[in-house]
Amino acid sequence: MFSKLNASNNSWYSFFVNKFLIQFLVLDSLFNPFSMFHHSLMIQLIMTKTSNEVLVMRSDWDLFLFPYKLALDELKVKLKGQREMYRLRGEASPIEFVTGRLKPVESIIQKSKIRKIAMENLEEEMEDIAGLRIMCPFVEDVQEVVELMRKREDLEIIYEKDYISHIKESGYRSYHLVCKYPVDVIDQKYEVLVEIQVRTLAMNFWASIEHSLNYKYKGDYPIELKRRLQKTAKAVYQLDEEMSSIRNEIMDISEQEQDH
Ligand code: 0O2
Ligand code: 0O2
Repeated sequence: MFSKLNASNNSWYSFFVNKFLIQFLVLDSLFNPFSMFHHSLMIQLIMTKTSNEVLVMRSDWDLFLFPYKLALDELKVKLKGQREMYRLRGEASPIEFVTGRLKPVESIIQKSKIRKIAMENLEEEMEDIAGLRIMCPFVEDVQEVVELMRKREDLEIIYEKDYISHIKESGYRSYHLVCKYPVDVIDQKYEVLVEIQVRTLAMNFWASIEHSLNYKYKGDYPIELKRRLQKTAKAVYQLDEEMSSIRNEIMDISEQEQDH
């Protein structure tokens, strides 16, 4: 896989060099009309070569991302199966729903530049190329789901981040597990990194909206907006607490009724 990505790297490099060359030739033609015909032939040649390289680059990324896609598809089926099993047993499932996403190529490239991750080290150093999100009804369910993940023999947990006990300054709450997951692709075996985020429906509501508002300030909100977002996170925290308290009360009443 490394050599495939090196090829992509070269393609990106020549893509930008070619773009620069075309700009230069167009400008030169404007100032020097006699060279226009010659320059236009060169531009056509470069553009054909560049579009072929872009095609090779796209198929390289598709190949690189395939094991991650497979990991997400498999894990989603397995976790949805676990949820189904709770329902068949007549028990409340700690898993409400599961979503997965592959990090878009542009985001991978952008993050690799910011974090100074070389293309050949992406597999080891970029942990969220495959992202799985498990939503739970109640805050207690998060820990139950984390336990379910720890018990799985097909997942090797590399490390965990508990943003529920240690809320981020933004107000973000979620439990993250960075895991290794094995996939078989025809005659090869890969172990890919998958970032699993476990959170309640309410935490997910806050995080999704805050993430979508983030496009303008990239996390660096003006102080007043930051304060208001922290306030909404507090409201979400209270909502989770109140929902758990209501559920516990209902469970207590049901138990007392069964005892009589
Ligand atoms: P089920 O049995 O309802 O879970 P996919 O490839 O479609 O399985 P993807 O692309 O990873 O999943 O994510 P997507 O499409 O955003 O959502 C995955 C599942 O979560 C879908 O159900 C959605 O209906 C469900 N979902 C999304 N948002 C909510 C929500 O707010 N509440 C609830 N309860 N479910 C939600 P499935 O997979 O089709 O089937
Ligand atoms: P995406 O795909 O846009 O969600 P990392 O960025 O993972 O290498 P970091 O920053 O130490 O390293 O990880 P952290 O803080 O655990 O964040 C990982 C992911 O958690 C983020 O991915 C978000 O999905 C989520 N997250 C963390 N902090 C916040 C927050 O304040 N608000 C929201 N809405 N989500 C948060 P990315 O990188 O944003 O990618």
